[in-house]
Amino acid sequence: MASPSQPEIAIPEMFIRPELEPTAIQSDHEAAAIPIFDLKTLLCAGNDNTTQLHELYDTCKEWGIFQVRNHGVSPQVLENLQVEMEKFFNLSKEEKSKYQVEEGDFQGYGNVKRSKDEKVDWGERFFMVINPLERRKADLFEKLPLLLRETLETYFAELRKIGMGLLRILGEGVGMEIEEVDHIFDNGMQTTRMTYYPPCPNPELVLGLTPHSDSTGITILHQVNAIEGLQIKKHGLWLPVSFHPNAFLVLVGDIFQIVSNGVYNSMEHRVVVNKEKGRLSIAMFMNPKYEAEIGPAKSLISEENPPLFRRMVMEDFVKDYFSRKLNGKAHLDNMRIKTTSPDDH
Ligand SMILES: O=C(O)CCC(=O)C(=O)O
Repeated sequence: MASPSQPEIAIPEMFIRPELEPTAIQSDHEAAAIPIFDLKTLLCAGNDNTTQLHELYDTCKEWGIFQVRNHGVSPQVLENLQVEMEKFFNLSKEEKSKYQVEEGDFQGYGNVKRSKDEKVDWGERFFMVINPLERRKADLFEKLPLLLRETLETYFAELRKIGMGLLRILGEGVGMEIEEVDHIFDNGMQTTRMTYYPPCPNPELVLGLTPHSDSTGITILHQVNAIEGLQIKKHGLWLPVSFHPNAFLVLVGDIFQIVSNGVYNSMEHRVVVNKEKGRLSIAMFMNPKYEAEIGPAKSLISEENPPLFRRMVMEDFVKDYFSRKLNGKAHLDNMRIKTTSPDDH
């Protein structure tokens, strides 16, 4: 397979997207200024943080994406992460092929094509299940360079705490009890994707990441070398996301849209690449336990608030997700309960 790390050759057909929706031009629309919150304030019980929490809930309803600063992950850990990720993606092709995703699997290095006609993204990726431990592909994780592995473990431990804290306050925001949130998400399925988006001689022809909403509870995204490229779709327009260099981006995923019975919104996003600079990111995906049932939280459902989404065990939801090609919010739409009006009969 041609690799995006050889941009001097003409761009292979498999990367070219003839119907690429353009980025909204700045004179029409500003880059999306994503609301930013102080995480310590948000998570500090007993603090008078009611105003910030309400702003957060409104942001999740309207945008489904926000930033958190003062997140407590040390600059040293983030610096080590950048160094180790750069080393990893700079390994030779042969070295990286040791981690290549195997036929029929989705974990490892490389792009997974879910259908014949699917275009290939302009990015090198490494995807892996990290929790629960017994679901980790031990032979894959243990093959990673030691320093990268150690750095990732430290980073994941920090993000797990942040993620659970956020899931709890987001649950409370729609009226769930903490126990109900924990029952779904505590020790849940967590996955990660590290991505390197190489520079591209014709960035307007390709995409670093196909448009989609995340099929997660929440996603915590760190834009490791502070290069922009993420875009969100708002009111039908693709807007570049400008971000605070010391903040993480948090995206509400389809699963939280389902659990909240449609109160929160999962944000469709994509990544564009540029001519000069390579971009590094790491996403941590926080999900329910494999055996949990996904569906609108039972405590939220009533005659006045009937369920808008079907129920499905997480394990089946994951299989279903990986059997479909990425396509905007199609996976979420597939979970919607179709209502029939009397006129249909
Ligand atoms: O690289 C990014 O900015 C976005 C990554 C992402 O959304 C993903 O890996 O699903």
